[in-house]
Amino acid sequence: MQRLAPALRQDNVPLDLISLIKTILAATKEISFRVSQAHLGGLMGSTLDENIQGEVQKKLDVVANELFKDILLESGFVRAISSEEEDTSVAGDEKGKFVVSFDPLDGSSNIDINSLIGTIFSIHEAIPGMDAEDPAQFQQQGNKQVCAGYVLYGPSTMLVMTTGSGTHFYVLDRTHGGYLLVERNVQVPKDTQEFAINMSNQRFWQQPMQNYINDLIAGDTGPRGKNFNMRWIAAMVGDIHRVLTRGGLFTYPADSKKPEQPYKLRLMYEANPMSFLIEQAGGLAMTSTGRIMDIDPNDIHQRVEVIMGSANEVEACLSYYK
Ligand code: AFP
Repeated sequence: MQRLAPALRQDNVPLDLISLIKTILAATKEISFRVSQAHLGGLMGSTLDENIQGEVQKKLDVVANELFKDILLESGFVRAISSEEEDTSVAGDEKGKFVVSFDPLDGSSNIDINSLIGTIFSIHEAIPGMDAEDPAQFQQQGNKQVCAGYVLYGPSTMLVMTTGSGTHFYVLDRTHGGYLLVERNVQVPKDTQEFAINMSNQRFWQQPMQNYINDLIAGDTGPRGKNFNMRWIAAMVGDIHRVLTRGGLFTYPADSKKPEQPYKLRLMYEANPMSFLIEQAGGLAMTSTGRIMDIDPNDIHQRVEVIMGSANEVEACLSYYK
Protein backbone atom coordinates (compact mmCIF):
# COMPACT_ATOMS: atom_id res chain seq x y z
CA MET A 1 0.00 0.00 0.00
CA GLN A 2 1.23 3.44 -0.94
CA ARG A 3 2.07 6.03 1.71
CA LEU A 4 0.48 9.47 1.56
CA ALA A 5 3.37 11.58 0.24
CA PRO A 6 4.16 9.40 -2.82
CA ALA A 7 0.42 9.16 -3.56
CA LEU A 8 0.20 12.97 -3.56
CA ARG A 9 3.33 13.31 -5.70
CA GLN A 10 1.74 10.91 -8.19
CA ASP A 11 -1.14 13.42 -8.45
CA ASN A 12 1.40 16.24 -9.06
CA VAL A 13 0.49 18.03 -5.83
CA PRO A 14 2.98 20.88 -5.20
CA LEU A 15 5.44 20.37 -2.33
CA ASP A 16 4.17 23.29 -0.24
CA LEU A 17 0.63 21.90 -0.35
CA ILE A 18 1.92 18.44 0.59
CA SER A 19 3.63 20.03 3.61
CA LEU A 20 0.40 21.74 4.65
CA ILE A 21 -1.58 18.51 4.27
CA LYS A 22 0.97 16.69 6.45
CA THR A 23 0.60 19.44 9.06
CA ILE A 24 -3.18 19.02 9.09
CA LEU A 25 -2.84 15.26 9.36
CA ALA A 26 -0.45 15.54 12.30
CA ALA A 27 -3.28 17.26 14.19
CA THR A 28 -5.79 14.58 13.17
CA LYS A 29 -3.56 11.82 14.55
CA GLU A 30 -3.58 13.48 17.94
CA ILE A 31 -7.35 14.07 17.77
CA SER A 32 -7.83 10.41 16.82
CA PHE A 33 -5.90 9.41 19.94
CA ARG A 34 -7.82 11.82 22.19
CA VAL A 35 -11.17 10.64 20.78
CA SER A 36 -10.24 7.02 21.43
CA GLN A 37 -9.36 7.87 25.06
CA ALA A 38 -12.64 9.78 25.63
CA HIS A 39 -13.69 9.19 29.27
CA LEU A 40 -10.15 8.18 30.22
CA GLY A 41 -8.86 11.62 29.26
CA GLY A 42 -11.70 13.47 31.04
CA LEU A 43 -12.88 14.91 27.73
CA MET A 44 -16.53 13.87 27.69
CA GLY A 45 -19.43 16.30 28.00
CA SER A 46 -19.92 19.98 27.33
CA THR A 47 -18.07 23.13 28.26
CA LEU A 48 -20.10 25.98 29.73
CA ASP A 49 -19.67 27.95 26.48
CA GLU A 50 -21.52 28.31 23.19
CA ASN A 51 -19.90 29.03 19.83
CA ILE A 52 -20.96 32.06 17.76
CA GLN A 53 -23.73 29.98 16.20
CA GLY A 54 -25.35 29.41 19.59
CA GLU A 55 -24.34 25.74 19.78
CA VAL A 56 -23.07 24.31 23.05
CA GLN A 57 -19.39 23.42 22.70
CA LYS A 58 -18.26 19.95 23.72
CA LYS A 59 -14.91 19.62 25.49
CA LEU A 60 -13.57 17.61 22.56
CA ASP A 61 -14.73 20.33 20.10
CA VAL A 62 -12.61 22.85 21.97
CA VAL A 63 -9.56 20.57 22.30
CA ALA A 64 -9.69 19.65 18.60
CA ASN A 65 -10.07 23.30 17.60
CA GLU A 66 -7.09 24.41 19.72
CA LEU A 67 -4.94 21.62 18.29
CA PHE A 68 -5.78 22.56 14.73
CA LYS A 69 -5.45 26.26 15.27
CA ASP A 70 -2.06 26.03 16.96
CA ILE A 71 -0.53 23.61 14.50
CA LEU A 72 -1.76 25.55 11.46
CA LEU A 73 -0.83 29.00 12.72
CA GLU A 74 2.66 27.83 13.76
CA SER A 75 3.31 26.08 10.44
CA GLY A 76 4.20 29.17 8.38
CA PHE A 77 2.17 27.80 5.44
CA VAL A 78 -1.10 29.42 6.43
CA ARG A 79 -2.15 33.08 5.91
CA ALA A 80 -5.41 32.70 7.88
CA ILE A 81 -7.80 30.13 9.28
CA SER A 82 -11.53 29.99 9.85
CA SER A 83 -13.20 27.41 12.05
CA GLU A 84 -16.68 26.45 13.19
CA GLU A 85 -15.48 27.15 16.72
CA GLU A 86 -13.96 30.62 16.07
CA ASP A 87 -16.16 33.73 15.88
CA THR A 88 -14.00 35.36 13.19
CA SER A 89 -11.17 34.34 10.89
CA VAL A 90 -7.77 34.22 12.61
CA ALA A 91 -4.65 35.72 11.00
CA GLY A 92 -1.60 33.52 10.47
CA ASP A 93 1.65 34.21 8.63
CA GLU A 94 1.57 37.16 6.16
CA LYS A 95 3.73 35.07 3.81
CA GLY A 96 1.52 31.97 4.13
CA LYS A 97 0.37 30.70 0.76
CA PHE A 98 -2.91 29.08 1.87
CA VAL A 99 -6.08 29.72 3.85
CA VAL A 100 -7.76 26.83 5.65
CA SER A 101 -11.40 26.46 6.79
CA PHE A 102 -12.26 23.59 9.11
CA ASP A 103 -14.81 21.97 11.34
CA PRO A 104 -12.55 20.41 13.98
CA LEU A 105 -15.17 17.87 15.11
CA ASP A 106 -18.26 17.42 12.98
CA GLY A 107 -21.14 15.53 14.56
CA SER A 108 -20.53 16.71 18.13
CA SER A 109 -23.80 15.21 19.33
CA ASN A 110 -22.27 11.79 18.59
CA ILE A 111 -19.30 12.31 20.95
CA ASP A 112 -21.17 11.28 24.09
CA ILE A 113 -22.59 8.12 22.47
CA ASN A 114 -19.21 6.89 21.17
CA SER A 115 -20.41 7.14 17.60
CA LEU A 116 -19.06 8.55 14.33
CA ILE A 117 -17.41 11.97 14.32
CA GLY A 118 -14.80 13.54 12.08
CA THR A 119 -12.74 16.57 11.08
CA ILE A 120 -13.55 18.38 7.81
CA PHE A 121 -11.09 20.75 6.07
CA SER A 122 -10.98 22.92 2.97
CA ILE A 123 -7.89 24.64 1.54
CA HIS A 124 -7.75 27.64 -0.82
CA GLU A 125 -4.74 29.61 -1.98
CA ALA A 126 -4.50 32.93 -0.15
CA ILE A 127 -5.43 35.95 -2.28
CA PRO A 128 -2.16 37.63 -3.35
CA GLY A 129 -1.50 40.95 -1.65
CA MET A 130 -4.41 40.57 0.82
CA ASP A 131 -3.65 40.95 4.54
CA ALA A 132 -3.82 37.92 6.80
CA GLU A 133 -6.25 39.93 8.98
CA ASP A 134 -8.70 40.48 6.11
CA PRO A 135 -11.70 38.12 6.35
CA ALA A 136 -12.26 38.62 2.59
CA GLN A 137 -9.53 35.96 2.19
CA PHE A 138 -12.38 33.51 2.67
CA GLN A 139 -14.72 34.99 0.07
CA GLN A 140 -13.63 32.47 -2.55
CA GLN A 141 -15.95 30.01 -4.28
CA GLY A 142 -15.67 26.29 -3.56
CA ASN A 143 -14.55 25.64 -7.13
CA LYS A 144 -11.25 27.39 -6.18
CA GLN A 145 -10.41 24.84 -3.47
CA VAL A 146 -7.00 23.23 -3.99
CA CYS A 147 -7.66 20.45 -1.49
CA ALA A 148 -10.57 19.20 0.62
CA GLY A 149 -11.01 16.26 2.89
CA TYR A 150 -12.22 14.77 6.10
CA VAL A 151 -10.85 12.40 8.71
CA LEU A 152 -13.38 9.99 10.14
CA TYR A 153 -12.72 8.77 13.69
CA GLY A 154 -14.54 5.44 13.39
CA PRO A 155 -13.54 1.84 14.06
CA SER A 156 -10.56 2.79 11.89
CA THR A 157 -9.36 6.35 11.37
CA MET A 158 -9.87 7.15 7.69
CA LEU A 159 -8.76 10.10 5.59
CA VAL A 160 -10.80 10.91 2.49
CA MET A 161 -9.19 13.61 0.38
CA THR A 162 -9.05 15.24 -3.02
CA THR A 163 -6.59 17.66 -4.57
CA GLY A 164 -8.58 17.76 -7.80
CA SER A 165 -7.32 14.45 -9.23
CA GLY A 166 -10.02 12.13 -7.92
CA THR A 167 -11.17 11.28 -4.41
CA HIS A 168 -9.01 8.79 -2.54
CA PHE A 169 -9.43 6.80 0.70
CA TYR A 170 -6.57 6.38 3.20
CA VAL A 171 -6.44 4.53 6.53
CA LEU A 172 -4.30 5.54 9.52
CA ASP A 173 -1.87 2.69 10.09
CA ARG A 174 -1.13 2.86 13.80
CA THR A 175 1.84 0.51 13.46
CA HIS A 176 3.90 3.14 11.61
CA GLY A 177 1.80 6.22 12.41
CA GLY A 178 1.02 7.30 8.83
CA TYR A 179 -1.92 7.25 6.42
CA LEU A 180 -1.84 4.54 3.71
CA LEU A 181 -3.75 4.72 0.44
CA VAL A 182 -6.41 2.00 0.38
CA GLU A 183 -8.62 3.08 -2.53
CA ARG A 184 -7.79 5.43 -5.39
CA ASN A 185 -10.45 7.22 -7.48
CA VAL A 186 -13.52 6.24 -5.51
CA GLN A 187 -16.70 6.47 -7.64
CA VAL A 188 -20.18 7.26 -6.32
CA PRO A 189 -22.65 4.96 -8.14
CA LYS A 190 -24.96 7.02 -10.40
CA ASP A 191 -28.10 5.29 -9.09
CA THR A 192 -29.13 4.48 -5.55
CA GLN A 193 -31.98 3.24 -3.37
CA GLU A 194 -30.74 4.91 -0.18
CA PHE A 195 -31.32 8.42 1.18
CA ALA A 196 -30.26 10.39 4.26
CA ILE A 197 -32.36 13.20 5.72
CA ASN A 198 -33.49 14.26 9.19
CA MET A 199 -37.13 13.11 8.86
CA SER A 200 -38.17 14.89 12.06
CA ASN A 201 -38.08 18.17 10.10
CA GLN A 202 -40.51 16.92 7.45
CA ARG A 203 -43.34 19.33 8.24
CA PHE A 204 -40.95 22.30 7.94
CA TRP A 205 -39.62 21.48 4.43
CA GLN A 206 -40.68 23.27 1.26
CA GLN A 207 -43.31 21.48 -0.82
CA PRO A 208 -40.92 20.09 -3.52
CA MET A 209 -38.84 18.25 -0.88
CA GLN A 210 -42.03 16.99 0.83
CA ASN A 211 -43.22 15.59 -2.52
CA TYR A 212 -39.85 14.01 -3.37
CA ILE A 213 -39.47 12.24 -0.01
CA ASN A 214 -43.12 11.10 -0.06
CA ASP A 215 -42.42 9.44 -3.42
CA LEU A 216 -39.30 7.71 -2.04
CA ILE A 217 -41.26 6.42 0.94
CA ALA A 218 -44.07 5.17 -1.33
CA GLY A 219 -41.44 2.80 -2.77
CA ASP A 220 -42.61 0.28 -5.35
CA THR A 221 -46.23 1.36 -4.81
CA GLY A 222 -45.43 4.96 -5.89
CA PRO A 223 -44.19 6.75 -9.02
CA ARG A 224 -40.54 5.74 -8.44
CA GLY A 225 -41.46 2.07 -8.74
CA LYS A 226 -38.72 0.88 -6.36
CA ASN A 227 -38.16 0.68 -2.60
CA PHE A 228 -35.76 3.04 -0.79
CA ASN A 229 -33.91 2.63 2.48
CA MET A 230 -33.14 5.50 4.89
CA ARG A 231 -29.97 6.08 6.98
CA TRP A 232 -29.11 9.04 9.25
CA ILE A 233 -25.89 9.20 11.26
CA ALA A 234 -26.36 12.86 12.35
CA ALA A 235 -22.78 13.64 11.41
CA MET A 236 -22.29 14.79 7.84
CA VAL A 237 -18.86 13.10 7.75
CA GLY A 238 -20.47 9.73 8.44
CA ASP A 239 -23.37 10.18 6.03
CA ILE A 240 -21.13 11.43 3.20
CA HIS A 241 -18.67 8.60 3.84
CA ARG A 242 -21.48 6.10 3.29
CA VAL A 243 -22.50 7.91 0.07
CA LEU A 244 -18.89 7.85 -1.20
CA THR A 245 -18.61 4.17 -0.29
CA ARG A 246 -21.85 2.78 -1.72
CA GLY A 247 -23.90 5.67 -3.16
CA GLY A 248 -26.95 7.45 -1.82
CA LEU A 249 -28.57 10.85 -1.63
CA PHE A 250 -27.74 13.12 1.32
CA THR A 251 -29.76 16.25 1.89
CA TYR A 252 -30.24 18.96 4.47
CA PRO A 253 -32.94 20.98 2.73
CA ALA A 254 -34.30 24.44 3.49
CA ASP A 255 -36.80 24.40 6.36
CA SER A 256 -38.98 26.89 8.22
CA LYS A 257 -38.23 25.62 11.74
CA LYS A 258 -36.36 28.83 12.58
CA PRO A 259 -37.52 31.40 9.99
CA GLU A 260 -34.35 33.47 10.49
CA GLN A 261 -32.18 30.42 9.66
CA PRO A 262 -33.56 28.43 6.71
CA TYR A 263 -30.45 26.27 6.28
CA LYS A 264 -28.41 24.17 8.73
CA LEU A 265 -25.11 23.19 7.13
CA ARG A 266 -22.18 25.53 6.80
CA LEU A 267 -20.81 26.40 3.35
CA MET A 268 -17.11 26.91 4.06
CA TYR A 269 -16.28 23.91 6.24
CA GLU A 270 -19.09 21.43 5.52
CA ALA A 271 -20.81 21.90 2.13
CA ASN A 272 -17.87 23.09 -0.01
CA PRO A 273 -15.31 20.45 0.99
CA MET A 274 -17.90 17.65 0.78
CA SER A 275 -19.01 18.96 -2.64
CA PHE A 276 -15.42 18.83 -3.93
CA LEU A 277 -15.07 15.22 -2.70
CA ILE A 278 -18.44 14.14 -4.11
CA GLU A 279 -17.91 15.80 -7.52
CA GLN A 280 -14.40 14.35 -7.81
CA ALA A 281 -16.02 10.95 -7.27
CA GLY A 282 -18.55 11.49 -10.07
CA GLY A 283 -21.47 12.64 -7.90
CA LEU A 284 -23.43 15.90 -7.85
CA ALA A 285 -23.46 18.53 -5.08
CA MET A 286 -26.24 21.08 -5.43
CA THR A 287 -28.71 23.41 -3.78
CA SER A 288 -32.23 23.45 -5.25
CA THR A 289 -31.11 26.37 -7.46
CA GLY A 290 -27.52 25.61 -8.52
CA ARG A 291 -24.10 24.13 -7.86
CA ILE A 292 -22.84 24.53 -4.29
CA MET A 293 -19.24 25.19 -5.34
CA ASP A 294 -20.35 28.17 -7.50
CA ILE A 295 -21.80 30.08 -4.52
CA ASP A 296 -20.06 33.38 -3.67
CA PRO A 297 -19.45 33.20 0.08
CA ASN A 298 -20.32 36.29 2.13
CA ASP A 299 -19.55 35.05 5.63
CA ILE A 300 -17.29 32.36 7.09
CA HIS A 301 -20.26 30.84 8.95
CA GLN A 302 -22.72 31.11 6.04
CA ARG A 303 -25.29 28.31 5.88
CA VAL A 304 -26.54 26.64 2.74
CA GLU A 305 -29.06 24.12 1.42
CA VAL A 306 -27.43 20.79 0.50
CA ILE A 307 -28.56 18.04 -1.91
CA MET A 308 -25.66 15.75 -2.86
CA GLY A 309 -24.66 12.23 -3.83
CA SER A 310 -25.52 9.78 -6.62
CA ALA A 311 -25.88 11.86 -9.79
CA ASN A 312 -29.14 10.42 -11.15
CA GLU A 313 -30.84 10.61 -7.73
CA VAL A 314 -29.77 14.24 -7.19
CA GLU A 315 -31.23 15.04 -10.64
CA ALA A 316 -34.42 13.19 -9.69
CA CYS A 317 -34.72 15.26 -6.50
CA LEU A 318 -34.05 18.55 -8.33
CA SER A 319 -36.74 17.75 -10.92
CA TYR A 320 -39.34 18.31 -8.13
CA TYR A 321 -38.19 21.96 -7.86
CA LYS A 322 -38.74 22.74 -11.57
P1 AFP B 1 -22.47 19.56 14.95
O1 AFP B 1 -21.11 19.06 14.58
O2 AFP B 1 -22.45 21.01 15.16
O3 AFP B 1 -23.10 18.77 16.03
O4 AFP B 1 -23.47 19.39 13.69
C1 AFP B 1 -23.42 18.33 12.84
C2 AFP B 1 -24.20 18.71 11.61
O5 AFP B 1 -23.89 20.01 11.22
C3 AFP B 1 -23.98 17.75 10.44
O6 AFP B 1 -22.81 17.04 10.52
C4 AFP B 1 -25.20 16.85 10.47
O7 AFP B 1 -25.57 16.40 9.22
C5 AFP B 1 -26.25 17.71 11.08
O8 AFP B 1 -25.58 18.66 11.91
C6 AFP B 1 -27.20 16.91 11.88
O9 AFP B 1 -28.11 17.73 12.47
P2 AFP B 1 -29.50 17.21 13.06
O10 AFP B 1 -29.42 15.75 13.33
O11 AFP B 1 -29.67 18.05 14.26
O12 AFP B 1 -30.53 17.51 12.03
